[in-house]
Amino acid sequence: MLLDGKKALIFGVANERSIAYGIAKQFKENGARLGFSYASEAIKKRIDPISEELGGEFTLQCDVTDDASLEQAAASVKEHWGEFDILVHSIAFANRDDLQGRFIDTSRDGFKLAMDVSAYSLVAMCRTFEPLLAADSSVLTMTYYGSDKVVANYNVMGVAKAALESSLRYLAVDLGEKGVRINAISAGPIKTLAASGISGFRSILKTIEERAPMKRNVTTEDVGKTAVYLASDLSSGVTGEVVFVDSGYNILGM
Ligand code: NAD
Ligand code: 0WE
Repeated sequence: MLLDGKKALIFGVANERSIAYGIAKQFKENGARLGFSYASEAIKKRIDPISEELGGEFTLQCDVTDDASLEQAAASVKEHWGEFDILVHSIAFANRDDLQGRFIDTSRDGFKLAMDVSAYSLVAMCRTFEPLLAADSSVLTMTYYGSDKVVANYNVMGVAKAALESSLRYLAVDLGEKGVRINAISAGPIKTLAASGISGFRSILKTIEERAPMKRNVTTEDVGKTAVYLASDLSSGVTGEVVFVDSGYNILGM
């Protein structure tokens, strides 16, 4: 199997609809060992059964905006596993108010929050876990089309994803010295918790069905399968890259 015995630490499972869940499930099916990190105690009761279902070896709580919390997570992972092979960052957050209306109205605090949770957290995670990343390991993060093109209401998250994608390229150079690769998957829209309550999300899904080359939306399984490729030796020469899993929507012009 592609990920036989590889240890994968996964951040960002909130429930079974999470993209990180789809990734974890495909990792498991390809022979990986799993550990899960969740944001808050409120999510723990949903994570524990999911970890059990997928044969996870531990769950740990970590707020990625808190350096001390990241340090504690690294110490805990070191105890369980020592070095590991795959790190998944599937985390984003902005104030709901900042995902509607005019981008120009984004407050300084709202901008900072979105950047901290959704972009800087990848830098902090890579730095904190670097000593534990095995020589040929793979780091993955999740991005979206709105980083590069204006998508109505995506607003400050688009700016944060642009920062995330640029960070990824700089991180690829720093981590590359050690043979560690880092890539992003740019997923098409999927109805997860982070998509719930977004006004107009249904019409975004409908637009993809009508216009994308494949005339369908993507699933967390589609994303998970590309994640297996990026986490495995099949992608041994690929780093700093953004791979679209979006039914081809991004290639369209008029
Ligand atoms: P989700 O709500 O299931 O996952 C988001 C996760 O971020 C949750 O598990 C949440 O607990 C975690 N999180 C938020 N703040 C955190 C913090 N301070 N510390 C630790 N964890 C924190 O939604 P999802 O759609 O699976 O989102 C996962 C990733 O995929 C995000 O980066 C998102 O931007 C990206 N993405 C989503 C879509 C989509 O349409 N759903 C498309 C492209 C990219
Ligand atoms: O990255 C995302 C979602 C990110 C997100 C979603 C929420 C909703 C709940 C970040 N923070 C929050 N905060 C909340 O309070 N996506 C790619 C999904 C998404 O979100 C959109 C989209 C798409 C697509 C928001 C507006 C327009 C399109």
